Amino acid sequence: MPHHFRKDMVIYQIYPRSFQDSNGDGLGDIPGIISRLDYLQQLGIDTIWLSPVYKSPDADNGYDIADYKAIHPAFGTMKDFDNLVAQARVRGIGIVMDLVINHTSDEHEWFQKALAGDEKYRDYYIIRKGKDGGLPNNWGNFFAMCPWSKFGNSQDEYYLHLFAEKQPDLNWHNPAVLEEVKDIMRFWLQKGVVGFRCDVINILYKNTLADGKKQLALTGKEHYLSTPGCHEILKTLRKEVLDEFNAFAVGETVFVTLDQAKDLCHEDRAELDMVFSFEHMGCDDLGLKWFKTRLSPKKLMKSLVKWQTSLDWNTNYFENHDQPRFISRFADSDGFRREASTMMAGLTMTLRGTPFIHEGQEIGMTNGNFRCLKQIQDIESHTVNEMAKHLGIPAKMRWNMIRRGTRDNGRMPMQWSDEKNAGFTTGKPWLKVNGDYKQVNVAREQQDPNGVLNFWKKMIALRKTDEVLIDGDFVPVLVSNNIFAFERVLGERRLLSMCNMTGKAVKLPKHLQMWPTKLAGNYPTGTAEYLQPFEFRLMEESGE
Ligand code: ISL
Repeated sequence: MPHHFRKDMVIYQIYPRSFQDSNGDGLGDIPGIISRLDYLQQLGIDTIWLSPVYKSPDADNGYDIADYKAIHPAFGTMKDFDNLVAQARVRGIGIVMDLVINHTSDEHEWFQKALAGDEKYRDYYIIRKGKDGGLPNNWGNFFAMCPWSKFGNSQDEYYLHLFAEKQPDLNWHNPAVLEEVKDIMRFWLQKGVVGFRCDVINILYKNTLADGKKQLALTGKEHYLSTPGCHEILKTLRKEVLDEFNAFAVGETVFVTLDQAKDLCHEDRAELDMVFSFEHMGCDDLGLKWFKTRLSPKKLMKSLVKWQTSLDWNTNYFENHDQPRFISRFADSDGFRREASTMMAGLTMTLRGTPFIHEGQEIGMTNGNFRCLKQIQDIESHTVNEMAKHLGIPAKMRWNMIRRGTRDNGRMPMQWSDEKNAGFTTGKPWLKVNGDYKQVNVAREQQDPNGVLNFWKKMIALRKTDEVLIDGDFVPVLVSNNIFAFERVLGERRLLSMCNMTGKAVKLPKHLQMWPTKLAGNYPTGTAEYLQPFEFRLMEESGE
């Protein structure tokens, strides 16, 4: 089933270990996902992005791959996977795989062979001698640890890992690595997957290993962000693999600037179809995600406007498995969970670009009520805590940083019902279930016509069928401290999307009160003059 990028796609992210457990081991699995396909079909999405399901020692929950052509035994078998693809297809749903090719696991056969002295495989990785008794260079690491670890028993050789020690970076200067990856991609495409979400794809190719300019976030990154070598690789993968299958590719592009994004997904789609940018995710921090402040709606809106007006096509996402739940990031969303989540549904579905929904977002899941570091599983939270301790940051402050910023906030088990463990597992969940599951769960939402889930459903349906939402131009109308308003315009039709991004009612300027026809809104009643707390309204210029 060829399934190239289409403008009406709505993509749902599944983080397999947290979605649905079928065998009581406390970890979600593929049969669990299959059992929920009807739910996803009813939700109205047409594509699933599956976070990694490959064999992995799980140092970074599957983003450390030990075998690219095998399914993690805890998640099921290859037969289960094939069944998932087939069952999804019957429901008109395509599967997008997570392609993690900046690094492998240190337990991957390639790294093991390299350690055993095989020269061929040694050249798959980035191994260097230390300089002047120190490390090969001064680079930083995404998990705030040292990016160089001793290679095997060697006294003076190190391998590069921009993430955890168990995630050695691949050497993309070696053409054999490219050949391996082409082969891996074909393997999955032949199984019928429709494309890839490409993990940290803009950092693959390290231009040089020279020292970098000292900076707070990732010293050395100027040597590997969006390098010409990376563009070459992406062009080759598009031409020689993706095009052959008419497949789709979205890149996760850390630190990406607008110009870099334009180069990675220009209109001829010679590299990627679209990228995940990060700028809008910084609307509640001071430059580093660990140093959070109150979320600034204006900062968020400004960033959205900038990207919407500069790129032809964006990814519209507010949550994923690396991000805290968005509604918890609105400082004043307490008491407005329903309103804030439905407003985010309205926003996500009316911006121009491909909407991404992270599992649980459609029922308004919130951040975890974690009480101590022991309850947190994510490796990054632990390494950052160590680094902060090393810097002398007091325990209480460290905990505050971690509690708000931990990626586990977005990884808590899916809340299906008010049964034990929210219906996620009959066993002991790998990560604690959020304490609000009795109030916030799918079963309860399904009973509530005015609830969060039904609003997402409605907005997804609208997004998939209304040509103006699918392809209309984006025209900003108002960015204030509280109101975000923009038009979508196609031919003769004009739609106006309005969001109150705060928990206080706001008066609308006159020109926004005059639109006659309401297509959707998260308040059943209301006045034209005001937007209620977190109110979303979609208006049309004329009802004809
Ligand atoms: O999570 C982050 C900040 O919030 C990022 O630094 C994150 O590590 C970065 O966005 C890259 O993410 C991707 O690659 C990582 C993996 O841990 C993440 O889960 C994945 O989304 C390494 O493979």
